[in-house]
Amino acid sequence: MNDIKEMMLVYAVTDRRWLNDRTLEEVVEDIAKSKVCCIQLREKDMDDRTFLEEAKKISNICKKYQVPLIINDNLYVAKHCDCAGLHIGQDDGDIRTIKKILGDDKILGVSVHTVEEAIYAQNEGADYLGVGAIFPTNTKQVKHCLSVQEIKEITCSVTIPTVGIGGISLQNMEQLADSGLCGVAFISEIFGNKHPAEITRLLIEQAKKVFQV
Ligand code: 3NM
Repeated sequence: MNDIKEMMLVYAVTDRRWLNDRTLEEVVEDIAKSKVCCIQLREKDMDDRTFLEEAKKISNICKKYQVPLIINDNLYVAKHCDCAGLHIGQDDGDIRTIKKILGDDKILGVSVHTVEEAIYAQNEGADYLGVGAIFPTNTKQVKHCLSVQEIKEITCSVTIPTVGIGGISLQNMEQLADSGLCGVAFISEIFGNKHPAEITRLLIEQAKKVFQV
């Protein structure tokens, strides 16, 4: 198992909306070659069987480049494919029960937006937290963007690794230098970019400076 904190540095979350004429596998392979620290496979409109088939293909690519794979919000797929773990939101079920079914060999990430949610998720067995939204974004409807002070309060309230998400880009990442986050997650900055491999390399370079690793 990769070190969870290291996985958080530059964390890519997949999105099909900008693939154009490329396949998701091709883009994932590009960013895996660029040594992205973690890939989360996020499929919001797929039945379990299709999702599992897709996850197995993506898992083979991730393994080839030794990039940990996290499955978004599907316990069945996370259980049945070779992956590092599962990521769930606040409305995706009981954390302790999900963690127990997932098993000790896989990690569980939970999205949180407040100190209370962060402490609760940690106590219930989460292995890392997604903290957001950080900046305004068109990718997902978000209720509130956290200030750096609010992010700090969340990261200081727990001991498990944290990754920021929501509207993060190469340009604004440095605003998170003193946030206590271990790293940053991206959808549109990577998948909406014409050159996903190149932007991933730049994001890693910048994240190493900002988060001092
Ligand atoms: N979760 P982009 S924000 C998937 O606040 C997701 O929990 C969020 O996409 C949260 O990098 C978000 O394109 C969207 O802004 C992130």
